[in-house]
Amino acid sequence: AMAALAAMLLITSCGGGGEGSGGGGDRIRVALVQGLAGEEFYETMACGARAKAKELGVDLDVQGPQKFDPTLQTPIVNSVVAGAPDAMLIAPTDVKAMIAPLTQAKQQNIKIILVDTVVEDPTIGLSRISTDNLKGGAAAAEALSEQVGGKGKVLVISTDPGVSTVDARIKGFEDEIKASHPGLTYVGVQYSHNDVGEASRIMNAALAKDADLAGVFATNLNSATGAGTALQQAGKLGKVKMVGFDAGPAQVKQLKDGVVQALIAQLPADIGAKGVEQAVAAVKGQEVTPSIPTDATIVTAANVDRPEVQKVLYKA
Ligand code: T6T
Repeated sequence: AMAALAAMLLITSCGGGGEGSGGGGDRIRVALVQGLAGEEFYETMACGARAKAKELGVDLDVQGPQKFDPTLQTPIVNSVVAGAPDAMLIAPTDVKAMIAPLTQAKQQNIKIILVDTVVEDPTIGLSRISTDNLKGGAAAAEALSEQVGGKGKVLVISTDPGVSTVDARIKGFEDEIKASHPGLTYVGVQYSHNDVGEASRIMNAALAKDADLAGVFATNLNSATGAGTALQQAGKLGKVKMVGFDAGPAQVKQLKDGVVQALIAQLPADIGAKGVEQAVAAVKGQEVTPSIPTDATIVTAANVDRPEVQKVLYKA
């Protein structure tokens, strides 16, 4: 009965049978440490990783911090290391702060695969699997420029400096504006600490400061949820254009409601699946691919209902 209960508790939103923690002694054991637990991007990543783990017959344990914060992620990494898995997939929450705990893991001969985010130390991560975030940021700038007719003030709302993915999106956005959109005035980036309420406050303050704000780029799920909610409540629909990274259910609703004009959807399930593949290859001493870029799709109201676009929307 206990086993049945445990199995039930492990059933997840992706409909799989959960991770096989009770597997046989000689099965490869892989841990996935998310950037944030319970969030659609990382839960979709976990779904992809679980499916691949099942297919390859490896045990997968998924954990993540309650906030996107290295002080909360570090103890999780430490406890994973204490459990001595064969490999660890991780989305590090800070380019610097996560180097020390991951160095410990590496010294214990745990094969490390970086999924989504990275750390500054290039010797950490046998494989790095992520969206081309620089390119994604440039695509966001292009989409926003098109929406605002190539002119006006544009703002970026991000999470925190030191997060490799969103930092690259900001850089891609800024570079693209400088290079090709002389009519846009970039009013800078503000940081929400990945908090929806804070992103809303930033958006409201920006509307109060710049009544003529033309557009906003929100660099991830929570930033976009907060910024979009503020725009909606301020009655700025269609007046201030918005482009967001990621495509969770709230983002897709905002797109359909006309709050947001374009979303850059990543392939988190693919990142998770490829992460497990690379981990298994590393453990078996097979060839590992150092860098694997995954695709991004620009989702708009015009294409969101197409089957191939529906496929890339994140799971609830
Ligand atoms: O945008 C994703 C992820 O790529 C990023 O590293 C952190 O934020 C998300 O998880 C979305 O909230």
